[in-house]
Amino acid sequence: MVEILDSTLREGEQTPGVTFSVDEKLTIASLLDEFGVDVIEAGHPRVSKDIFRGVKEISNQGYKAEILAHCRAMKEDIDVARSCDVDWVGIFFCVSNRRLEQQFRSKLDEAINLITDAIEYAKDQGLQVRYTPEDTVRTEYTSLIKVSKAAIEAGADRISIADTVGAMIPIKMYDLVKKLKSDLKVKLNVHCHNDLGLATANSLAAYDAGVTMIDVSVNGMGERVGITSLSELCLALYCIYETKNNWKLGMLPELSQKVSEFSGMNISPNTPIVGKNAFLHNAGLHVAAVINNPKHYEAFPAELVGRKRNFVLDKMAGIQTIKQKLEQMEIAVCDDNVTKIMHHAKSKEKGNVSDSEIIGILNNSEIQMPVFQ
Ligand code: HCA
Ligand code: CU
Repeated sequence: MVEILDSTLREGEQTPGVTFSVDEKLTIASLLDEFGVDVIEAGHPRVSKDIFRGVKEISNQGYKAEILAHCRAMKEDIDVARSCDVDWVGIFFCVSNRRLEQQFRSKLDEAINLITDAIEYAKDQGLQVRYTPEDTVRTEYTSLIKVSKAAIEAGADRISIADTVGAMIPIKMYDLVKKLKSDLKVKLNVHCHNDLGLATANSLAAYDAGVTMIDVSVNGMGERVGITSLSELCLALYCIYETKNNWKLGMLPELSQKVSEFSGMNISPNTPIVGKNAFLHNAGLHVAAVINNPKHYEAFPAELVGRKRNFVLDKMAGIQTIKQKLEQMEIAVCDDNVTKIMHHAKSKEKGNVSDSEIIGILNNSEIQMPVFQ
């Protein structure tokens, strides 16, 4: 069974312009736990006092989910994470040539020593360890294998494959994970950024190739344009892969709304699953088919994710759209009324036909009727 790690409170709080209070974090964490994520990445406790407090309070709520703190490969970071009572530390350290030469001015072997010392230290403290060679997908493969093998030897429980800049495509991700899986005897995670809009697709490709844990965040929040979205990933896994997780999918709109409210970031109407338009049908042919059977134009039913389907009335409308609208408004569905509304809708170049327009048209018999062939 696939495991989900939600990083809304760590990666998500790295979204430009977004901060969460400790209370907001506790609300989000409770919802995530109830939804059924396996791990909550609660923050990097050495970043600030309130992040420390948030991680510690979340760790002590007795959630079903395990709690992970983000750490550099430093004993001081691990000590602080330990004092927050977390189950896991996620240690990240990039070993690509570019970073080793330019940023840290150190060599691969020196970096590996720092990484393995930190992992051994964390294991001695009774912590579970995820090691991420940051920017995994752009790191030279030999360095990747060398550092990962050393990390596993030092006790790392998981290695995470990070597409830190969102530069992957699904087929390359699949090949990389397959290769790593045959070269490393350890459980693999994946963490995909969305810079090319491919985060969910790349995460699924990694799952196809054998990763067992996938990082997500609510509304796909994170550095720059964020990472894989919790809703998108869970729906794809549930509907297409038929995974047997016990997720409360009906909670997704609430989770999304709460995070939107706390982050001040609106959910755009065309966001899959939780956006305003996700179950809103427009063209006359679509509406007629959906009234007959929603499956004609829905990949999964609105009810599965606690939503309702609805229809838009504008110049795209067909007879069924108008009939449905009149029914909703408890107005007689007779030929005369349908024709009047239809003519009005077809003559309107821009915008929807509002309820008050419908009432106005039906009350005003003087209205000019455009003629159609
Ligand atoms: C970061 C980068 C990171 C780390 C992922 C991880 C990435 O913000 O520190 O530690 O597993 O994308 O590489 O989010
Ligand atoms: Cu990231």
